[in-house]
Amino acid sequence: MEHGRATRIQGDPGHPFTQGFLCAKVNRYLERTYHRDRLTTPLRRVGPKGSGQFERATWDEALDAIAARLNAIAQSSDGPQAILPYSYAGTMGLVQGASMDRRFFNLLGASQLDRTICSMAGTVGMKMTIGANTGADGEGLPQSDLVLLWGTNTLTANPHLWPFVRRAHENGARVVAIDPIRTRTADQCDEWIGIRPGTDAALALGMMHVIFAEGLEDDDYLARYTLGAAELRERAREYTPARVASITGIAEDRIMDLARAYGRAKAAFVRINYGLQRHAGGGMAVRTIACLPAVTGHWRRAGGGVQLSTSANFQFNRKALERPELSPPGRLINMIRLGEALTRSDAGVGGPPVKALVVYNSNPAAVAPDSNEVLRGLAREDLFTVVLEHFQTDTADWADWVLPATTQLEHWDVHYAYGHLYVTLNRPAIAPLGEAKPNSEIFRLLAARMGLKHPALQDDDVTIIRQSLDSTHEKMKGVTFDALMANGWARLNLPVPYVPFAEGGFPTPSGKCEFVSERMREMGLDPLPAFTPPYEFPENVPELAARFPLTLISSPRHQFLNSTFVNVESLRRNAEPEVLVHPRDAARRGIAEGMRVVVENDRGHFTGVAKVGDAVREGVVWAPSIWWMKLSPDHANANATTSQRETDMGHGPVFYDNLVEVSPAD
Ligand SMILES: Nc1nc2c(c(=O)[nH]1)N[C@H]1C(S)=C(S)[C@@H](COP(=O)(O)OP(=O)(O)OC[C@H]3O[C@@H](n4cnc5c(=O)[nH]c(N)nc54)[C@H](O)[C@@H]3O)O[C@H]1N2
Ligand SMILES: Nc1nc2c(c(=O)[nH]1)N[C@H]1C(S)=C(S)[C@@H](COP(=O)(O)OP(=O)(O)OC[C@H]3O[C@@H](n4cnc5c(=O)[nH]c(N)nc54)[C@H](O)[C@@H]3O)O[C@H]1N2
Ligand SMILES: [Mo]
Repeated sequence: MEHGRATRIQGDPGHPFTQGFLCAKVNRYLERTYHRDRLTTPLRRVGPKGSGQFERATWDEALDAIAARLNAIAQSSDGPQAILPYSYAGTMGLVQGASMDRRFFNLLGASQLDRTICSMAGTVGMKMTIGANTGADGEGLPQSDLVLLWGTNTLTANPHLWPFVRRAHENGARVVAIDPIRTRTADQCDEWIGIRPGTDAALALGMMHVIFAEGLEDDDYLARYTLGAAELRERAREYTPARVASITGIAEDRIMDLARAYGRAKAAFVRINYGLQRHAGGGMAVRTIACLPAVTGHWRRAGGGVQLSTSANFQFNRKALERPELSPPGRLINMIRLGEALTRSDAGVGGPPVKALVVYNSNPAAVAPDSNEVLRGLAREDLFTVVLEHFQTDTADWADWVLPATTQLEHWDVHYAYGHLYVTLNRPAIAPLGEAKPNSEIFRLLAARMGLKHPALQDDDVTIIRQSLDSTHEKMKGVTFDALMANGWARLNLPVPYVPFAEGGFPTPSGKCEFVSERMREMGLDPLPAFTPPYEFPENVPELAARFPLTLISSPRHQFLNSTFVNVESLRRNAEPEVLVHPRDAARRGIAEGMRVVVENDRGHFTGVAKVGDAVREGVVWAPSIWWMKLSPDHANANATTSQRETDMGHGPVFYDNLVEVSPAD
């Protein structure tokens, strides 16, 4: 700090997991915080909707106008269910993203948002199988003898795991990437398996086929700690290497080799991530892979097992934070169907139309699927839109009011994690820039203006942090406010490494790893692991595939965090949106490196610059994301082509289950 200004940002070298280094984006957090375009005052729309014309206003004017309009809607015949909050990952802190905001909307009686956009398919898949979205501890990785980086671009999306992968490698572990794209992560592995998108469950079942056929399973673990081993064995019998090869596009001998390596390993670490569940069968894919370590008994040992997330280990007092009991019964609107919710007279789910949208911690115009429908909704003259933001994003351009929010340098918060087991405290380092306010404060002020008088709407941020830690759960023992103030972080009350299922103890209804799931049968799903094809699986939709033969993956660009950081010059580096095309696919279309191309399907189109290379499997194209539309050539990004369909479990998005055609732009 110098004269109240932050001058340097760094990681904590004493942190056992992050070890003092920052990812490419957060390294630039100061540049972003002090960016000349930071919003520093409330803004009132003056031009037509979407024109991006605003004038400065005072907080009093803004709060009065918003309170009056929200109250008018709540008291109209539509009622408060016509108000929809929209938030997700801008900050995942509990204070600024899952407490005062929730209390405010609960007490108001607004529609509830089903926050599915990232992880729900896999989360439910894990729940059905091992009981919760918990898994192997990354700190055990150095002890593993085989590492599968399966549907994870670790170096980009989870770089803090990498030193642990390296140590496993130094200790002799083979490291394999399973991904349709040879990402920078796959490039660093011993091997890249370029699987066809959306076919991972078939590969996992093929591995089980070989493991059972060759007697590589752990019969003792199966007998003691699993449910339905005989049925799984029968099911796996159907997935012969030949059949799996034709589904996954992986040669038979490679499937056999992978299966044998897995079956012979003592403690294979399977890092799956959310990329592989962004397909129709995403829940089933995660569930099927999650069965593997129970088949081979790898859960017994440190370094063995599967990890999708560690988040369900964090037992914060969510009820105290969110106060769900303050909400009258109401409707639930799935955030990935925002386009539909804003353009149907019953919001797509019954009840009143959405008349007010309050957006914070999210940029739905850019990140939600099927953006053309989202934009038609945001353009509605009768929709009242309020956006709490750091910057004038694609979404903020459609607002009636934009309110300046603080960054992590400027406010309090407390964070869980999804790749490790440490709680982090976020203390303000600098005063808010300009007139920016924390989300929590904005909702407190708005509640007061609207006459919502509940004491829960008056708690300050430090009180909220204390409430979050007020948990009787064993794993939270020792994670106190004082400990966090002293050290900045605190490990959950778990051994290092944490080996959760060495002796079973799965938090499922049966207490076992459930190969057969009665809950899934009740949901109308196949109770056993199975391959569920993508909606847009070329051989199942020949007519569509004739017009749109390529599968588009729009996973994160290394330098962006979803749509955050796209406006930071040192990270965008004058780059343009890129589309990676396999040389044979490019040749067929007359596409050459550097050529401008259009990516399209029936839902929409966007433009990019072609990169031609074999770092993507034939039939797949990669458009690193998520670009701001207004910083893209034709003001559109990959979500112009994605659909609002839902995954098999958890109502999640299918961003990468998306057929397109790519052609040279005229
Ligand atoms: N730099 C950076 N880091 C991030 C983010 C970011 O935007 N930028 N976002 C954060 C967030 S919110 C999330 S959810 C995570 C996302 O990070 P991940 O959970 O790792 O998910 P993705 O990056 O979407 O996809 C990971 C890999 O899966 C591959 N993939 C796609 N479909 C399939 C498939 O069917 N099978 C297999 N085997 N692989 C497939 C993709 O090609 C990609 O390389 O990262 C977090 N970290
Ligand atoms: N095509 C495609 N679409 C995707 C994905 C993909 O891989 N491909 N990934 C999906 C995934 S995994 C996710 S998680 C979502 C993420 O989508 P979002 O949840 O929208 O996340 P971001 O794009 O990072 O946008 C967050 C916004 O919140 C703002 N923000 C940050 N901190 C604060 C704060 O404290 N207060 C306020 N008021 N605002 C703040 C930032 O300035 C930013 O504009 O996108 C999804 N969309
Ligand atoms: Mo995400």
